Amino acid sequence: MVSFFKRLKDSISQKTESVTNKFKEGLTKTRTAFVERVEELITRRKKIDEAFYEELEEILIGADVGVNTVMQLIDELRVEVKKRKIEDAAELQPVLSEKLIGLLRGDEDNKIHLESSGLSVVLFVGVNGVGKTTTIGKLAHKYKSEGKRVLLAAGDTFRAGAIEQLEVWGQRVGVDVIKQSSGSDPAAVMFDAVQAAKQRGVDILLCDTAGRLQNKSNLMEELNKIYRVIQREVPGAPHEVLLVLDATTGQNALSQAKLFGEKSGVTGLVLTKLDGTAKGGIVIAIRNELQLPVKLVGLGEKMDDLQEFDSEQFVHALFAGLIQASEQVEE
Ligand SMILES: Nc1nc2c(ncn2[C@@H]2O[C@H](COP(=O)(O)OP(=O)(O)OP(=O)(O)O)[C@@H](O)[C@H]2O)c(=O)[nH]1
Ligand SMILES: [Mg+2]
Repeated sequence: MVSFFKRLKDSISQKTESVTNKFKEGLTKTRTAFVERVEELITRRKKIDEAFYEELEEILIGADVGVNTVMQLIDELRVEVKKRKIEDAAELQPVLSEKLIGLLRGDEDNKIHLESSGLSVVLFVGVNGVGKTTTIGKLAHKYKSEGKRVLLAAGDTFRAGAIEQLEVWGQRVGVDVIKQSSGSDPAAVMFDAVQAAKQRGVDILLCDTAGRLQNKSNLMEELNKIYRVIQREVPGAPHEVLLVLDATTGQNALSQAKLFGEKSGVTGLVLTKLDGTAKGGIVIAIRNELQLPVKLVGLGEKMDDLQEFDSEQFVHALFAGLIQASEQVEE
C-alpha cells in the first residue's frame, strides 16, 4: 500500500516536473530577456528606491506585461515592500513572483470544459496565421493519447491548402478529417462533421475555421452561422470557443482579444508561439486586462508543444533562473 502511494506521488511529481520543464524550455527567450534584466537590476541597485522602481517598470513594459498591469503591479509591490519592511532588492524577487501569480490566477479555471460522456465540440477562431490549425493538430494528439475518440472538421474552406494542412495533421496524429471541397460553405462542413461525429460515437470534435479579422462583418457573420449550426445540432455545444492569439504580436494580441471577444462568444484563449518571443509577459497583460482565461499555450511547432496553462508553473518557469540563483546565495 505504502509503495503504491509512493509510486503515485512520484509519478505526479514527475509529471509536474515535466510540465515545468516544457514551460522552461518554451519560455527561454522571455526568461533571458526579462529575468536576466531583473537579476542585473537587483545586483546593481541593491537598494529599493524610486530609481529601482522606475527601472523595474521599464523592464516589465519591455517584456510586454502591458502598461496598466505594470502600474498595478508596481503599486502592489510598493505596498508589500512597506508592509514587510523590505530594503534589500534581493528580497523582492519572491514578492514579485507572488504578485505575478496573483495576477495570473483568476476565479474561472483554466480547464477546457468537455462533456464527461457524449460529444463535445470545440471551435477555434482567430486572425490569419496565429496557429489555429496547428493547435487543433496538437490538441487532437493530446486527446487521442488519452484514449479519446477525436474527429476534425475542415472549416477553413477559404485559404488554399488549408484543408490539406489539416489532413496532414490528421494523418500524423491518426484521426479522421471531415471535409468538403475548397470554397464550399463552412457551416455545411460543420453540419456534416457533427453528423459524422454522432454516428461514429466521437468524444471530441475539433473545428478549424478560416483566419479572419474581427472587423470583417461578412466573415464574422459566417462564424455566427457556424456557431448556430453546431448549437442546433448538439445540445450544449459548442462547449468551448477558443480564440487563438499569436504571442509574438504582443500588445496587438491583446487588442485582438478585446475586439474578438466582444463579438464571437469566445470562452477562452490559446496563446501560441510563446517559444518565439521574448515578450511572454503578454500572458500577464492578457490575464489581467481581459475577463477571458488563457486555457492553452503553444510552445513550439511539434505535436507535443502544447500545454494547459497553469499560472504557478508559468511563473515558476519564468523565474527558474532567478530562484536557483537566490537559493545559491542562501546556501
Ligand atoms: N514556434 C511556434 N510556431 C507555431 C506555434 N503554433 C503555430 N506555429 C506556426 O505558425 C504558423 C501558422 O500556423 P497555422 O496553424 O497554420 O495558423 P492558422 O491560424 O491556422 O493560419 P490560417 O489558417 O492561415 O489563418 C505555422 O508555421 C505553425 O507551425 C507555436 O506554438 N510555436
Ligand atoms: Mg489554419
